[in-house]
Amino acid sequence: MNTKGDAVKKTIIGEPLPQIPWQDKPKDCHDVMWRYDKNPVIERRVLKDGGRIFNSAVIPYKGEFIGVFRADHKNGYPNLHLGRSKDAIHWEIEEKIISFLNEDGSPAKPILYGYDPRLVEIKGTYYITWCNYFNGPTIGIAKTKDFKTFTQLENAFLPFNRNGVLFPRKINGNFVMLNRPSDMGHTPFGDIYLSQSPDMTYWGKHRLVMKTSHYWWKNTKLGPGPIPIETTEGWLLIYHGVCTTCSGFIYSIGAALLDINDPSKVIVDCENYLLTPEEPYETTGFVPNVAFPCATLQDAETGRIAIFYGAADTSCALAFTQVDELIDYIKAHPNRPL
Ligand code: BMA
Repeated sequence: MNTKGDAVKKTIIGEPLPQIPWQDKPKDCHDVMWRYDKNPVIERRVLKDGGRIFNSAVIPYKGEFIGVFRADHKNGYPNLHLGRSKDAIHWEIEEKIISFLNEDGSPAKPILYGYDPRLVEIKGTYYITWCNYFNGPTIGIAKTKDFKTFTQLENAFLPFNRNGVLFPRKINGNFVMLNRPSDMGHTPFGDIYLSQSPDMTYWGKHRLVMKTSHYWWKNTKLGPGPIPIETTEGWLLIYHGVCTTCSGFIYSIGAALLDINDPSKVIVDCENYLLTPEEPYETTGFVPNVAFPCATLQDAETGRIAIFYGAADTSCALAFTQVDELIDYIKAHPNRPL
């Protein structure tokens, strides 16, 4: 029920999250996704040894929130830090880098770098996926039940790969991960693939999900963003789309719906971006013109969705949308062939 007592459509299949951070859409906003008016929520120089915190993942945990944050250190390498928050806006981020155990319980060798983490709960176990050094970038995986002990699993893929994004439940008996094969550098290409695993170790049954298209804002590369949201209309995938300009890449936020039983099938992909760098904290920073979504929080009761995105490789920002409005918008603006 909403505040007027009307029945509310339950489009998100999941839990209520009454403590979701939220602001109503401003009256003069004509967009389907709108920004938190106090962005950025995490500024640079929060950690003593970390210049910038961005492209990070958050999740509800025991009535509050927990997150895995990317912090780029003074030695230039990014790494992963744990953070806690009561409201998902004010964060306490630990100075120390997350350390991992091997599967046999012995301490794992510290990772050289870790960036762009995603965080998901699958049946009471929390999995972190991130871009991990393995003679180049690939997808690292770790699991925890208590956010005190973290066990590092095998890397999912051979290099080079980025943006490993797990689905929040098994599909047809397998864990499923979206990913984006890449190169050693800044990757001037990139389509979204899906890979499956019975055990989080052996990955296969690879499928191509989405390719770049003629739309200028996403004609260079695409990458999966937050954990897909299960809805009655399919998996809601929020992603980043990239174009190349005379002065570099521009990262915008887009969305699509994937088939619920076979998410390698795109039901509809939105031709328009939902958010593109416009505010000073998005257009100016270490890498200008980047909006890079890595996490959402959602309330199945109201359909509210809060999107966490990295801004200009410098800070963390927050935006909002409402699931029914977003899905209607995606359906009303499908990709069209050339
Ligand atoms: C990508 C990743 C992201 C980064 C983006 C823009 O290749 O490395 O971490 O936000 O570039 O620099």
